[in-house]
Amino acid sequence: MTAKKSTEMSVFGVDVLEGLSSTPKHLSSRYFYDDEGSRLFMEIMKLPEYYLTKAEFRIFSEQTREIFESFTSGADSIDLIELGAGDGVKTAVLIRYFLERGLNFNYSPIDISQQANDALTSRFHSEFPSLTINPHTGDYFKILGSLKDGSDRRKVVMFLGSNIGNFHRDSAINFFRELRQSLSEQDRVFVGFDMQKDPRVILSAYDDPTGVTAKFNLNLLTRINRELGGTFDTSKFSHYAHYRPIECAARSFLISRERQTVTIEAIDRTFLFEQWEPIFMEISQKYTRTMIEEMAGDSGFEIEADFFDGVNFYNNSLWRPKGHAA
Ligand code: AVI
Repeated sequence: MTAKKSTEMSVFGVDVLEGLSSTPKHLSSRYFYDDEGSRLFMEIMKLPEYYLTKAEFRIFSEQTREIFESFTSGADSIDLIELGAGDGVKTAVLIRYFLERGLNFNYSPIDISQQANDALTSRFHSEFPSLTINPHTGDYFKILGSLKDGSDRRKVVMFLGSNIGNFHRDSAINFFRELRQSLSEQDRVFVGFDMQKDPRVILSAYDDPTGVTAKFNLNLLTRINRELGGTFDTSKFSHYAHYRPIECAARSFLISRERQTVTIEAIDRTFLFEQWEPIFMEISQKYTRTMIEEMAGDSGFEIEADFFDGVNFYNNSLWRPKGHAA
């Protein structure tokens, strides 16, 4: 392997080694988002079956004033912080309204990808010339920690897109607890949750007939080939998704179509795949209102307001630190 050996690359290698040495085998969906993976995710968001993005966009568009009022109640200026902002299409709806209302605020997107931050910043600079943007690249919590004492304005930290659904429950609680440590009592968290619904609707969002989601999953094998010197033949794996209504969880797998071995040079290992053996790729957790309330409570928050779309497919939930004097 001649490619650069960055720290990220070696962490990637270690995670792949750990995942493919486990029983059952697994890979982490956090590695889906190389350039091609990010492009495929944009395609997924446009699929008719992938209702999540459209539902969240509807909430932002139809309840903009209510969201504005809840963010600003008891605060005349805010720092709007977004974790993993993506293309910013939904956030632009809020920003436009906040500017029209003359709100004193600035916008800080935090992303692990410099490229994502650069693209978003230049887009928002031309769309909103008067907006103050403070982009930060790196680890969410290190950056939030550094922002903690930077201003006495209310921070509203947004974590949208049901990204929390890709965390297992314990990791989600740890994530919110860590977030709580970076906030003070006047701050707020605004989280996008995909709600429990007809299991068939959920399953079709993760098993689209055009196969974009399959490509999105298989792209991680291609990434391993490219960055870690792997020998995966993607035609020998197929995408399989299921939804378990009792756990409210969609899961996706890549299934080995035949008995085969795959070598990964950077970690100096060869892995055997039995015929029909699965690699667990991703969890996409769905929620009930009770689950959201419990998660908030278990991580030091309480729900201040919920913004559902018209058919209760999706909820943007606004949380405040527990015990705060309302
Ligand atoms: C980014 N994340 C919330 C998406 C989801 O719905 O779990 C990723 C995704 N996986 C398959 N389709 C979309």
